[in-house]
Amino acid sequence: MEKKPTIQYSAPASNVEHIKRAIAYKLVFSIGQIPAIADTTDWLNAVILSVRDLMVEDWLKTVETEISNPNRQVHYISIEYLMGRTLSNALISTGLYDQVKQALGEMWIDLDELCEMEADPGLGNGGLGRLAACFMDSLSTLGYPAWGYGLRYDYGMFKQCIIDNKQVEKTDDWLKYGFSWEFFRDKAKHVVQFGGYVIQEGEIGKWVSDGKVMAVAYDQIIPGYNTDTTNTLRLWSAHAYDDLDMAKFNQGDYANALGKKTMAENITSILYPDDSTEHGKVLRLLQEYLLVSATVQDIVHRHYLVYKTVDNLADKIAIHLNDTHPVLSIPELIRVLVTDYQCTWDKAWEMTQKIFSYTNHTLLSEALECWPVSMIGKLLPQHLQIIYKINYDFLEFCKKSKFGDTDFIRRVSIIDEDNGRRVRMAWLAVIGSHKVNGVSKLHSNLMATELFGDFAKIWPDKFINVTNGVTPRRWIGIANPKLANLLNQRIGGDWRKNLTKLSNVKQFVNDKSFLKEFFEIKYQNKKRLANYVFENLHIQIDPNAMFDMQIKRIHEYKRQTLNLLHVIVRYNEILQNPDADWVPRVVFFSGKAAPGYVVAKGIIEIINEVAQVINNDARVKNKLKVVFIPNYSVSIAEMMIPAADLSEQISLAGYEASGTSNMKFILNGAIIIGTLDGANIEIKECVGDENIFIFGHTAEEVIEIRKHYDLNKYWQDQRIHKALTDISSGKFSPNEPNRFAPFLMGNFQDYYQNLADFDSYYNTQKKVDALYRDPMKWAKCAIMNIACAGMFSSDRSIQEYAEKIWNIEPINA
Ligand code: 26Q
Repeated sequence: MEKKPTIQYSAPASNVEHIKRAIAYKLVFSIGQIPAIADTTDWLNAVILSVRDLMVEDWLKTVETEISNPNRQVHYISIEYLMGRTLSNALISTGLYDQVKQALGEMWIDLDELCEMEADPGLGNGGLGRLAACFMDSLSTLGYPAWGYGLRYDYGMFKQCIIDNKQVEKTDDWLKYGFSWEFFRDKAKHVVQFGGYVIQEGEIGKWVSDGKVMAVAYDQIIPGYNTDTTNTLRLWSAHAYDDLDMAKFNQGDYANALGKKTMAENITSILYPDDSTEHGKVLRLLQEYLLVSATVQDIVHRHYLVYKTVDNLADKIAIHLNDTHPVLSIPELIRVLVTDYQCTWDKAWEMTQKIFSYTNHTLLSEALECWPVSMIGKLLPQHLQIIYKINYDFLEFCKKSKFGDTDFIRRVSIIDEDNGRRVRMAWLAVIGSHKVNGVSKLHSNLMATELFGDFAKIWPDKFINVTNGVTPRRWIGIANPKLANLLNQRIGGDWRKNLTKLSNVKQFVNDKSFLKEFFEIKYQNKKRLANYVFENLHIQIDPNAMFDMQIKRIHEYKRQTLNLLHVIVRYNEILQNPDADWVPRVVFFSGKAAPGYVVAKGIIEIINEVAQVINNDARVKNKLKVVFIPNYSVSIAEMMIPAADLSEQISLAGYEASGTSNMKFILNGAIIIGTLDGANIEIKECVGDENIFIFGHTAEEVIEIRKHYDLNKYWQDQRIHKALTDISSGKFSPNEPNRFAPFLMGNFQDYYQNLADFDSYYNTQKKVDALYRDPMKWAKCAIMNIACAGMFSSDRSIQEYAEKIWNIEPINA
């Protein structure tokens, strides 16, 4: 037999001269553009293609190693990934930033300008999607063999414009100029079926579906920081199973011939912009199932290619469910194993429980997914039967245990019989997983005692905590390069991979030159933001004022309203006492409201109206400004967070599962004013009581207060009374004086206890002012926050997941 030839290829080199040529080559031969007339988009795409080339070899090697040295691998399934821009991250991870900057400079192109031009893919709503992105970064950086699976929406999170003070949504056509990072994987595709009926035969019956679509893969490279491990993010896009209905086409029925194709492609056309409610939409269920079915088939298929058996699947594969959105993976894995790989039910179920784990991100009842049985039955008849069998076996097991009374059975049943027969997706996730985690200590405790309290009685060890974290590579390295430099000079660069090294900063808290440099960096970052605000919103702000920020989704429980109430009270006090020694403040808000969430949209509107009145009131001068920055996104966060002095983390205690911006803020030397909620509690433990401003009732007190909430009592408070009367009487909405009439006493509910926490918030804000008056003390406190932020790296979170949940080891361990 003749030996196969070795295929040679020339790998790209990474010195400046080669990079220059590579970029020019891409510009001419891949983009098809003459360098003399190329615009910045052409250059950007040429740079992306050449940098991608430099990452491909490590990537393919990682995939090869996974096949030849098959340790257990984790598969992270998330319906959202908020990756942010890719270029600067890729350049810094691979250590190519300086060479590429020089290469471009020699061609008179500014790399930083190109980086700023890159689109920011918004394939997520907020915290959950961004967490998935930080986790992908940490998995690669720590060298874990991992695959991320998600959906490639044609349109990401809507773009938010503010017109007449109101949120107006525009579509996010992020693929308009192409997305040069991705690889279209023509061969990685799976048929996804829907509808039809089940013929009762064998253990799970035979599914005769009545619709099929094709899920095709687009892969992205996820480089680790300064490591060879380079993982894959695989996003599915829906296509027609057969492109055109040729019979119809030939009969001239073009519209219907295309109909099926359009229907199929609709499935991944848009990200649902709602992060709490909005259940019951067939298209959303189709999205969830497409993600799950393509992913599970892909995982099992790739496993089978290596081992030629599925018997060892549970030893080699871990699958993690980022919230319940991908929980249909559980019945899908059983279906695939029994139908396509001839497993018995018992074996399939045993493996399933070993393979799956699940993270809960919310206790809000309206955010817990429940799907009508009728809808699942129609769309996924076999999955409904599998869910019924899982439920039957589980309830039988309960009945035999000491917990088997009828009330208990009714509560733990996957089928909620009391609310129109619905499938409780979180229950399915708990029953099908071996570990379930919350995302901060408080949230995990509440999760195991309240939401899943019944299940924790049966399986006390199943419920654990893994506190969230964020990647320091992006949230210091990219967002705040000046601070990164200062840290490098003073404590070396190890913090990027070992964030606890930040504690070495403590030795500089009394070092005048360090404090001065920190100050100067903060000032520069504030100036940059002030310029942005001036150029885009035409509001002049002073970088010497305290920059106070609340940037996150608009939600009643997050209490942007409490912040605004304080702003109005402060405004009234400034007017009453203009010559007092006011600490100048700029209060920033940024965040999107779900398009159907009327109250949240009202909150945006009133913030903007109050801003308009205050910013244009000459009597206030520079003592107070209010700025709403439109279209909050990863790239806006990267600009704002490094410029913050004060970070508002003021949710009603017990409602914010963790929060992750709180971690990004302390990494960048901002001080938190916050409630004892989510990860704020652990931040307080780390930074010390003297370096965080805590106010408000505890989660326990909140429950007590709710039992006899006395709105009248708080209404007596003159500050509150005046502020709310100002709003409801139309002071901020002169064109429509009745617009905020709901704020009138009587209509006002205050479910999230804004008024009960107001006094404590107000007094704490006074303490914040006092500290800000002493710049050196403020700087010390801010620096202590940086020094104590080590625990909030997503590397630490991923390490815990790897050890406590997934049982995986680094590739080169
Ligand atoms: C569910 C069903 C139908 C439509 C949409 C959804 C949906 C989509 C997104 C439900 C929830 C989300 C996102 C939730 C989220 O971002 N939660 C946040 O997760 C962070 C990471 O753990 C935490 O830090 C935040 O506290 C939590 O609010």
